[in-house]
Amino acid sequence: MPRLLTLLLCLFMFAACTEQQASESKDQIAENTAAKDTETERTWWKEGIVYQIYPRSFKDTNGDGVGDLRGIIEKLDYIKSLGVDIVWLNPIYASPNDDNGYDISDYRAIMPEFGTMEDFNEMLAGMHERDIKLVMDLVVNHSSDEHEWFEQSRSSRDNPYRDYYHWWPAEKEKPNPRFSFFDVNNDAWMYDSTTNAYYLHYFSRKQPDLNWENPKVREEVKDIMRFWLDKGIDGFRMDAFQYVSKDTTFPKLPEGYEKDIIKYYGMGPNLHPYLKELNRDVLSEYDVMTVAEGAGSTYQDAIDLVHPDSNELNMVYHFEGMDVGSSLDGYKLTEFKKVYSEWDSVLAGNGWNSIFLANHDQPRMVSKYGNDSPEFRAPSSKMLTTFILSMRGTPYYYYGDELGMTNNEAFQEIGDFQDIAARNSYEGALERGENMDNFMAHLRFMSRDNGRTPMQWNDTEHAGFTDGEPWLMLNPNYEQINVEAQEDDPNSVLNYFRRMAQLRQENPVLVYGDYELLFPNHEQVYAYTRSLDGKEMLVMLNFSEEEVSVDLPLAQQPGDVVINNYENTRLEGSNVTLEPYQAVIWEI
Ligand code: TEU
Ligand code: CA
Repeated sequence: MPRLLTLLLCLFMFAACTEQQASESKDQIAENTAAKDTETERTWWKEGIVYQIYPRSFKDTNGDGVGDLRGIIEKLDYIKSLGVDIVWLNPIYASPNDDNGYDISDYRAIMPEFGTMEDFNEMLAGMHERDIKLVMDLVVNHSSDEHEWFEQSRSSRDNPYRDYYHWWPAEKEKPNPRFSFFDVNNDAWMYDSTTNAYYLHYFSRKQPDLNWENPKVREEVKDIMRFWLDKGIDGFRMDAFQYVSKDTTFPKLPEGYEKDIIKYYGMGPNLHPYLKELNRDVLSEYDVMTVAEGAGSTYQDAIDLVHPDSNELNMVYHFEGMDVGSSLDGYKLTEFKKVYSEWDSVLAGNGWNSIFLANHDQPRMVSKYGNDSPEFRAPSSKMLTTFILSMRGTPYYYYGDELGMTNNEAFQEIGDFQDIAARNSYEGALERGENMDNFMAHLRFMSRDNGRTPMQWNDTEHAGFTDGEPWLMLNPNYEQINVEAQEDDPNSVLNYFRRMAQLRQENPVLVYGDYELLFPNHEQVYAYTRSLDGKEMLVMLNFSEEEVSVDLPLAQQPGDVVINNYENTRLEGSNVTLEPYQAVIWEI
């Protein structure tokens, strides 16, 4: 079936097929991997729905304007009420917060702003009592420059921790350039006068890259993993893991390599051996899930990372869907469908996928992929929710999206943004003399801060998030969009999410069923079937603000409607008319 799909896609989208992923045809992949196909094993991490919480912004209980663990504890019943099974919590470890906790200074301590280890234990127990699992971020491509290891490492060239990081002695000729994501000048080599040497930082200057070629570093990582797994957590999200293995001779890279960063930075020479080592020595001893942040740069990379026989990670989390929506000019639905359909066919029988439309590095899902105008915000949020929860792959749903939270229109000037990525790229653009109006337009749309504004609990001051001054500007639309306003309304975005989550939980066909795309070249309608053990469902999603009609190419008439974000469906013979942003799932 995947090959048939491929053929169909190529017939309808010739142009798109010519720009296939580098060096490999999909047909080839399908053939190669058919042999490796193993029985699709059913497990909790395929069936579970993940709810991602950005702890800084969820709920503040002590009035300092920063969300905390006690806030999460307070809201556990709310989380449970959503019908989700797994919480992914962004980093809560000790950190000077150069990059909001992704710069860790102590991997075994809780950031004091977030609470104490007792709070953590209570939170974890509270989740487990409610049958909710906890997945934590593992951020070990880099540490904070305030981590004890780095303080030692930078202190002298012969310090025992020197080789925990990548150093380049300044008396040698300058190291070949390396691109830094967050540095103002995008220069990943930072000069440090203490030892007259440069250290490497793919992210900010305060996030030096750890040297994984040093076996001691890998032992440290394993110890950290065991520390948290022994506390009972249920898995890790592997932050920036693709970058950990590096060619430490730091050869010259071709001009413009930074535009294809995963190809040059990702999947380094020892990445697979290192992942197998973590799996063999630690992960295989626990019943936990691991999610890759990324999926390599080719389909084969992705398969190698998560194929059950690889013994590396459980699921990929590819960014191609994110990239499709990243232009201010909008996106083509055909492109979007092509991405999700190809990934489905590549991974079918070969590994497991994640399905998401937002996270803490992205704008709000409804602003990016739906329509956040007052008229269409609710239906388009529900439609996107239907998509996320009806695809094959573990759904990752970002806090606040269950309300239809939007990008923050209050963000205007650069001073309104908190994110280091926003601030430093602004400074860099200014220095390079870029058009700052364009820069700001792009930032207002794409800034990571859009997805980090405080959770909107009610319509009181600061949305019930805090009694103090929130660390990041609230979205002023909290007066209309908040949990309290939606809780008792059966038609709210929130209650639609709950219904859709329940539908997925009750129907293994939505988890494991084969996926088949209909109308691959339709620009407004995304329709597909899911089928398993004789049970079949038809998902129809209108991604546009217009009414659209299509003729269904199915042998039989759709049966019962199992979910619908409008009151009615319009079906005449094989002809279906969808309202703007309508989402319907039928049994067939
Ligand atoms: O992101 C890794 C990463 O590659 C980012 O550069 C990502 O592409 C970018 O944020 C998109 O805007 C992870 C975390 O998700 C991110 O929050 C951290 O800032 C980063 O690692 C460093 O730890
Ligand atoms: Ca607080």
